[in-house]
Amino acid sequence: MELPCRKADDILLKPGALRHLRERLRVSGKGAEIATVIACAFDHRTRMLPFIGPDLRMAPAGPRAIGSSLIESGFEKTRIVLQQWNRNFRPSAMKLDGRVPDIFMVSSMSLHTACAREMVRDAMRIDEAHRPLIIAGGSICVYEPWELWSTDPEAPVGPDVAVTGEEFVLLELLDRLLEMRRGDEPLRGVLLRARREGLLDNIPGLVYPLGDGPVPEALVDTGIQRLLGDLDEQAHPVHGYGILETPGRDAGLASRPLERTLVKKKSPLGAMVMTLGCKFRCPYCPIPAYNQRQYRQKSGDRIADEISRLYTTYGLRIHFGADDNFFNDAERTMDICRTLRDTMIDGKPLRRRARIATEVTVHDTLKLADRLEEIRKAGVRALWLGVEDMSGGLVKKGQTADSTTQAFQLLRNNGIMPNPMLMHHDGQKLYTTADHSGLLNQVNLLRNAGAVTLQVLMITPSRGSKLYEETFESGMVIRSAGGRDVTANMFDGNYVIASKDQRPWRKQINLLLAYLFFYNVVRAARHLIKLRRNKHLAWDAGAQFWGMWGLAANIRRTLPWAVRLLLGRIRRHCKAPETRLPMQNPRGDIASHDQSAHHRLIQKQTATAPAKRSA
Ligand code: B12
Ligand code: SF4
Repeated sequence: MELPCRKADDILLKPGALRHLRERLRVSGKGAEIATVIACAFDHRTRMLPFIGPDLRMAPAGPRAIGSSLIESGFEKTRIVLQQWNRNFRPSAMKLDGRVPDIFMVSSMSLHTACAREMVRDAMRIDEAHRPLIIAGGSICVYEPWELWSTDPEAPVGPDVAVTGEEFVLLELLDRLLEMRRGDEPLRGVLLRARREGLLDNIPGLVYPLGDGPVPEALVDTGIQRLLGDLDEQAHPVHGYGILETPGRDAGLASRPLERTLVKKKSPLGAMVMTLGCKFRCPYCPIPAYNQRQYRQKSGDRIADEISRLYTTYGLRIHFGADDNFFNDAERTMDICRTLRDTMIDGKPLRRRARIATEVTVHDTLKLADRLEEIRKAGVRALWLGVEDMSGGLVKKGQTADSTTQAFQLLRNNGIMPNPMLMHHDGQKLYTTADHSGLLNQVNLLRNAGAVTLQVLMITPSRGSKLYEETFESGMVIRSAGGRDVTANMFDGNYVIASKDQRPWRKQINLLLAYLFFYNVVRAARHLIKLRRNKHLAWDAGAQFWGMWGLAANIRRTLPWAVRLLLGRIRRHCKAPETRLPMQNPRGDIASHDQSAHHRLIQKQTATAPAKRSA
């Protein structure tokens, strides 16, 4: 079930709204004395191909965007802690500016739920008099905010409020709380008052608990956020990098953030927002609905400015676009690329100072076939293409074996490294002799077409996508195997957790074989030999060594799961997990983020529809 959309004329914020809100907060000076800490949850058990390496070397954009927004709103005492770098961080031990911060925030993907909950639990150990206001955000809150609250009164966990949207929602919340604050009243106290009096109900994008007991009586959902239409209004990312906590083993915080000169060493890759949204509607993907079918973007000038300032301030050179489909709209893409092509940084063209990588589709790459040279001149050097399954057996979005091969060759010929993202599924065999539909056949085609790295994930249900509930109801989703429960950290596509195959362990092995077929000593040696004649193959050779190293982690983590699938008893879900706490909107009706309730409603309507007709 996809997230619902706001009314067509009320999807976007008014132009300038985010900028004005930041300005108002900054001028009021109310944030100056407030200390805030934003922690990014990261479960180290998820460290595997295809993300191992970059997962620790790329400070995520979400918590940085929140940090930048706070700085530009005058909350200068702000720190960002990444569990990627600070595994032992414990909120109960944190002090900023010599005291417990006023606000503690957690940013998390669903995959890292266990770590996010543990941080919230730990922050709740701080004595009542000093306990900070706890705010949760990030994609877990967008798609399944209830996951952060416990239903066990003996072990209560839960933030004071969750933000199901972007930075505007947070700033609107803080603005409201600061307006209501009496003198030095703790912000948590202000929030509890605002919750009781229903004063948060007209801020769309929040979920908060009802009741004063250890377990909420219900969760109140204030609705779907309004989206920022013009991404140029976002706070500048240069601030977020300046408040990162220094990597280390301490439970608490260092007296100062990471030295500016060390930012590039610790986060040589930068995630950068250029566009958001995608015109396709793949049934397993929640992205178009999250974006309420909007395609949002930054201007070329703004992107150029971000790249320039990040280069001159921190020396950052490699930027990974947080795009869902950068080539989504050819004209807008070319607008951005032309500006980047013509930008000079420190007397040299931008492309000599920066490298850009991002995600696109095969279909849109072919549409831009004769513009790829220009795109390279904008600094674009690597693209990840959502190939999924070239035979179209899974989804059709303009990719066939021929078109994909053509797109890969075109990119290579234009000096852009193509990287395929494949999805393995029940309908796909490991190898086929009659056609190209087999997994290894496709990997073989792609490597011959010039793929540099490979991503193969098993199709896994994604909350907020059209197919989510159906996939569970069809009995496809595994609840446990051989006594091991499927936990949130396993929803990364590396574990086979949704398959009707009689022998699902084979699917797990298939994923490993596909990687082994792509990353292996023979290919690495071949690339090294060819490297003497063609220095452009350096990346290919490097990717082989990285891939073999990463594959060891996949084998270590997923082979035991394959054994459980082979030898153990497999239990399956018969319906999608639902919120364990009742959810409602402020008027007591169905909550926007309670997708299960929406799904049940639709099922009921479709069940009664034929009956009505026959009557
Ligand atoms: C870049 C990216 C990656 C990079 C991350 C690199 C990095 N270190 O940053 C890589 C390629 C490694 C990656 C990997 C994966 N990713 Co990814 N990725 C993205 C992508 C495309 C952009 C994320 C981003 O930077 N956005 C820009 C920032 C500014 O936005 P944001 O993170 O959404 O944050 C905003 C709000 O959420 C909110 N917010 C965020 N934190 C907080 C905190 C507080 C307190 C508050 C108030 C608000 C708030 O405000 C922010 C500013 O607007 C998103 C899709 C998308 N377009 O968002 C998917 C996405 C985050 N990935 C997703 C997934 C599932 C994965 C993988 C599991 C792979 C897979 N199977 O698809 C792996 C996990 C790897 C791991 N071990 O963690 C999902 C997460 C879904 C979920 N329910 O959690 C997303 C949302 C895509 C999707 N809808 O399916 N990913
Ligand atoms: S093309 Fe990619 S981002 Fe767009 S809907 Fe399909 S999977 Fe999602």
